[in-house]
Amino acid sequence: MRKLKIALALLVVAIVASGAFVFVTNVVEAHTRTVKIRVDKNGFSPSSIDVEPDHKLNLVFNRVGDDNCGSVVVFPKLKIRKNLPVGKDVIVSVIPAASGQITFACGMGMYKGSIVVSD
Ligand SMILES: [Cu+2]
Repeated sequence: MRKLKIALALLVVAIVASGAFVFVTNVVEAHTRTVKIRVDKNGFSPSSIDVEPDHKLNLVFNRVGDDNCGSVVVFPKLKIRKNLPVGKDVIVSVIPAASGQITFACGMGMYKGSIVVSD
């Protein structure tokens, strides 16, 4: 019995040491995309982001100056509205379930962007 316990303990150590758990983390990260979006007087760049259904997408908005009208980003379909303070990263995370487009815009609808969801 004692030998079995030692064997089990060694097995656990071996699994941890071999990095088998890293695999799990990699799978999660492989299904997450993070895209930085610059907001300036030309609007959003990039303004179109491709993603597969059921994949998490982190959009990191950064408004570079206040000489533009991007003080707010709005996702009408998702009922998300976030202020974009100059120079601060503002993250909007979405996990689109179905193919299609999720649009976003500045508060007045002058700057436009879209998440394009397809397999
Ligand atoms: Cu605007």
